[in-house]
Amino acid sequence: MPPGVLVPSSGGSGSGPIGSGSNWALPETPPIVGPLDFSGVYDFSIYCGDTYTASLQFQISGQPPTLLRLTTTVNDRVDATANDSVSLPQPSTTTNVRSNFDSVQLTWTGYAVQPDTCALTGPGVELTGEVGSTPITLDSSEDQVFSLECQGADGMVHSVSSTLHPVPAVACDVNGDGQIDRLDIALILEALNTPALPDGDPRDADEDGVITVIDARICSTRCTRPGCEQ
Ligand SMILES: [Ca+2]
Ligand SMILES: [Ca+2]
Repeated sequence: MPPGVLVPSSGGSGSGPIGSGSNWALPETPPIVGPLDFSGVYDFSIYCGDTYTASLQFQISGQPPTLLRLTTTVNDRVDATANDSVSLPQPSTTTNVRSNFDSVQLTWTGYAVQPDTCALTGPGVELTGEVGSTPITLDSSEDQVFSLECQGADGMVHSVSSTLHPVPAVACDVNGDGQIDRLDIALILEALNTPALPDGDPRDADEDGVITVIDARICSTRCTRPGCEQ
């Protein structure tokens, strides 16, 4: 059995594979498996290299719980996830984004919800569907709240929300992690001789409108870690 693949046990009542995981490196969060749409007994296997193996078995019975998930991705990196379910209430998250530089994507999923009841709303956004994804462009320095609301299979209205909190970009901190290090320098070098984005591109340290090797030199003198290590 490949690692992280969730299948019904031989004697269970599940009907075929219901999800799959993949290899992941600790301490990263393991992949999410599911949703568990079928009642039955399931086996899950995990191994670390060829040395350690483990398995667990669990039973799903009755109606799967309603679960809403609204994920904020900033520059292709998951920055915040808001969940709503019976067992894991997490109604709202807040994400700092640099309004003129970060690329923001909202992705949502509703499990065990009633058809045609899900809506994602927010400034300039009105979308429907149980699953979806949309890019968000910030056109204001004010906080912007996006909410996902669905009628659950349990008959209750569920909702989650995420707040995008615009923050100014810091010159040279290109990836926005609060540090200036070799990762930022590498991102500047990747963009050499391209125009800077308007209003505070952190790669354009000398603010001349073009990303050049001079910006890389300036930023390398501003490294916040010894030797500019990451
Ligand atoms: Ca950085
Ligand atoms: Ca420049």
